Amino acid sequence: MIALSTLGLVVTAGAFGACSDGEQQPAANADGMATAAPATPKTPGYTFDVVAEYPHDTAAFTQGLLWHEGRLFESTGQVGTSNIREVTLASGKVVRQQDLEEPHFGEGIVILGPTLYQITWQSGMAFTYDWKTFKRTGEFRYDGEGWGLTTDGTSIIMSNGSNVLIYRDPKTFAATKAVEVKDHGNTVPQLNELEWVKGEIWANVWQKDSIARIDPATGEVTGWIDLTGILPPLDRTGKEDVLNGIAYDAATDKIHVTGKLWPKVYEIRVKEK
Ligand SMILES: [Ca+2]
Repeated sequence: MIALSTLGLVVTAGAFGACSDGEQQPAANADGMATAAPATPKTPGYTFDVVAEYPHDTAAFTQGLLWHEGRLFESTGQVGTSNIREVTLASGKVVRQQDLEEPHFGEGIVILGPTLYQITWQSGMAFTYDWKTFKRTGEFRYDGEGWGLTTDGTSIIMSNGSNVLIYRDPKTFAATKAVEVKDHGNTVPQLNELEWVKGEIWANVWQKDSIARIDPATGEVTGWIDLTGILPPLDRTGKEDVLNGIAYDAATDKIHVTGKLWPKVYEIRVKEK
């Protein structure tokens, strides 16, 4: 955890730290012979089993996915096709939907209390809805880009394409703290869709089939879940169809993942590599 006011300095320091890694020289032993550099501590790796798969709307440019009270919610992006929707897992059918007007490009969603929050990519605006009716209830402004959302049950937690997660007051959307995400000193940029999973923040990284498991207290990556191969190559349509949805249902202890324009939602079981 770092104070928001020091964010610029800390991010700068992180960038220099990353550079210095490349300057390390192999150590020499007593005979002056070069020896291998000390092993870098390795972040634990995880892989997955697909437990089940379900249809997913291939027109859905997925930006957020979550379970709430036994119902599956999804948000989609692109100007003109952005919306929030409740989806039936088994059929992939949209139960109800609320469109987001142009020129906004919808991004992540989260539900906290009676409110569903939806952020936008570059409008600097968050919209709120009654999650039960999808009726618009308000809006907030914020600085910078909006990518993903989740919650620890108290604060809203937001990604913005950097390696910094911003905590926000659900009543005002004001930033209350920032957590810089690092893996053994290396910054982890382009954190995207988020999910709070049993005290950890899970974040998929844009354009990668991998999910970082993040300790919210320190920002340290405690594990990497490698989802390489989850979407078969034949189902790939281009570079836009990236992993971008993680939903954890605490009631059933199930994890579902999907991606932009993917034909499937997958229930996965995470296991050690
Ligand atoms: Ca999520």
